Amino acid sequence: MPTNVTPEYRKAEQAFREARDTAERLRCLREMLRLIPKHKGTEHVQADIKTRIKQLASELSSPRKGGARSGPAHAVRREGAAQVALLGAPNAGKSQLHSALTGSQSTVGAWPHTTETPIPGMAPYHDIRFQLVDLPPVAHERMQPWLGTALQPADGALLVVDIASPDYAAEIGTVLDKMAEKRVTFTAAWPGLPEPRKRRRKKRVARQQETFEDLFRIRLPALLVANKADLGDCRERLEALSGKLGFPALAVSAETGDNLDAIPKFLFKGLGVVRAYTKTPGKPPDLGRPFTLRHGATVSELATLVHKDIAGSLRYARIWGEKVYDGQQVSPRHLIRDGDILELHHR
Ligand SMILES: Nc1nc2c(ncn2[C@@H]2O[C@H](COP(=O)(O)OP(=O)(O)O)[C@@H](O)[C@H]2O)c(=O)[nH]1
Ligand SMILES: [Mg+2]
Repeated sequence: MPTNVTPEYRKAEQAFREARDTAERLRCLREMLRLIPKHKGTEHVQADIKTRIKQLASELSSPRKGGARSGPAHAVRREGAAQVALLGAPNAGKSQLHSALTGSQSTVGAWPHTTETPIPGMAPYHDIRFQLVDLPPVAHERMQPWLGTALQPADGALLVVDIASPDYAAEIGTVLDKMAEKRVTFTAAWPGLPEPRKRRRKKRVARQQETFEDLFRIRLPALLVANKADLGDCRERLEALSGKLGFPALAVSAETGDNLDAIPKFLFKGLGVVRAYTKTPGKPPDLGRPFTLRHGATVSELATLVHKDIAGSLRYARIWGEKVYDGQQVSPRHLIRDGDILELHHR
């Protein structure tokens, strides 16, 4: 699109893409509408933004049934260190996997379409938890129309495939195609991992061509989970599939539990999770419940999680951890490393 937008607009758009909850997304959209150049070339984008604003505003004002909801209908409110969606063909074993990883009671069935609504559950990893959302299947003949919007709060996806099925390649192909129709695409580039080499160049070009149409796209880092590895040697199949699609891959069995530990372990690294513990002056640190952030997060961002009043008046922090001396004073811009203990000092 040949629209010359300002850097301010680009910034607002970037903030929208990164926004984590509905109120924040709404604020960003209003900012975008304010900043977008008003001329013919942007008319339909303006209309798009207005529609989104209406949607989000009505979501926020509608009475809350059964607790807080933040996000579109069918979107599960994010909890824990990250939200990860389970996607796959009918019968891939998503529900059994979900149940094995989170202890949920998600219905497992030998017949397809047993799962009809998003089912959240928490998968523990050391002292944190990932939220896994079990979802209805993706198939040619049938797919829930809301599956696209259900992915809005997700930080990543597990593409679950029954690697023992003779149709495994076609099944995962259908999942990718159907989701693309919903403007959901997947990437091998997990934020915490080095960027996949081959695709780097292509991506840069793609980024330049990014248009307004892409604004409401969802792009999720994906891990290929080859389930039912207990049914036979699947290494060759998996290598071929992972090579073709480009996603990182793990072979597991939800039935025997084999290699299931590797999934939360991958998510921790892949999402670049960083744990921070807090303490108050003169007291031992609270090692029970870390705050979770991402690689590149600063002391100031931690303060926002602790309390927004503290964030506004933060002066400095004292830090205990690797590569710092005990109790070292650091500025709000200091980058947090996994395992750091911080004492926040504010006015
Ligand atoms: N052998 C084997 N069977 C599995 C495994 N995981 C799931 N199943 C079976 O596959 C069928 C479909 O499982 P389900 O979790 O309902 O699949 P979903 O439709 O993807 O949610 C059920 O009969 C499960 O018992 C596995 O790792 N190994
Ligand atoms: Mg299911």
